[in-house]
Amino acid sequence: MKLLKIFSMIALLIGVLNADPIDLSGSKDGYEVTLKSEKSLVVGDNYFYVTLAKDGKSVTNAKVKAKFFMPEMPGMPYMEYVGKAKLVDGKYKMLINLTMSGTWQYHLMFKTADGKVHKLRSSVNL
Ligand SMILES: [Cu+2]
Repeated sequence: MKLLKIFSMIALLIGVLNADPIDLSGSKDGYEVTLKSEKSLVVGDNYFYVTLAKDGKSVTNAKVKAKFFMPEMPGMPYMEYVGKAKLVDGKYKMLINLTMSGTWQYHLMFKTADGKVHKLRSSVNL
């Protein structure tokens, strides 16, 4: 019993060490975009932070949201979660609930003051 406890603690520790938080950056239509997760991704609630900048100045008047989705697979329906971000201390914070492990594709979208919608596509593993 004791050994099992120690073993599961080690397994948990390895799991934590292996799963790094998401920390991505890219650019779209002249905007520099970063996407970071608060912690390593888990099945359940995950908080993400997005920053936007243009010409080195942060952009805080955009509307930011993200759609995370997993295509339909044999024996598993299509899944998706859309999170809308709120501006907190100059960063866009949003909650994304991931219902299972696997590869999640996402579209990160931001609508800027000029009314244009910009979209980045990528994926994360959980
Ligand atoms: Cu799935």
